[in-house]
Amino acid sequence: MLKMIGVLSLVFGVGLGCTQQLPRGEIRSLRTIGKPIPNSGEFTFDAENMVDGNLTTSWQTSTPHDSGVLVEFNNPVNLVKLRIANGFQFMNHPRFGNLLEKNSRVRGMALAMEVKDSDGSISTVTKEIELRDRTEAGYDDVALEQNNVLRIAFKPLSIYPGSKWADLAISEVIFFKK
Ligand SMILES: [Ca+2]
Repeated sequence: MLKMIGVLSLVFGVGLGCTQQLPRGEIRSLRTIGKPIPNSGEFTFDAENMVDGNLTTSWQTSTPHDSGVLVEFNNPVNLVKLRIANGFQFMNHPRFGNLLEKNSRVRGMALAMEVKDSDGSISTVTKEIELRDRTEAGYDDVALEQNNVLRIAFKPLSIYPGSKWADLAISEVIFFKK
């Protein structure tokens, strides 16, 4: 029965040009732009933490106005939207407590998408987004509707400051494609 549902959803998904989550395997690389934060005890802050499906790991930077993340795809992707878990959504750390509130969250962010045009040339499309602040864990959707994206860079423009640490965090970014 499950198999049949899977086949049907595949058929309808393709038929309707349905949006689907980009598999991790279609991301070639992620890296921090600017100065990375060294690991600290149990915590790591690599860009890979943004796509590991775990809200209690995050990418972080100590220099939000001079830093970011560059994501490169294996092939051009028709991006429909992003789903962002803003801040460090480790809500009840046994030692440090509410890390969402204590670390900074993204307010404004610039997106720069490298796009492969139909004639094979490469151009850059930029977009600025603003995220609401969060007091609870969860995701915010950002519409993109940009085809043939080879790479996308995230560069914070402004923050909601953390109550204890200035470090800016993003727990997860999920890419949706059509
Ligand atoms: Ca994560």
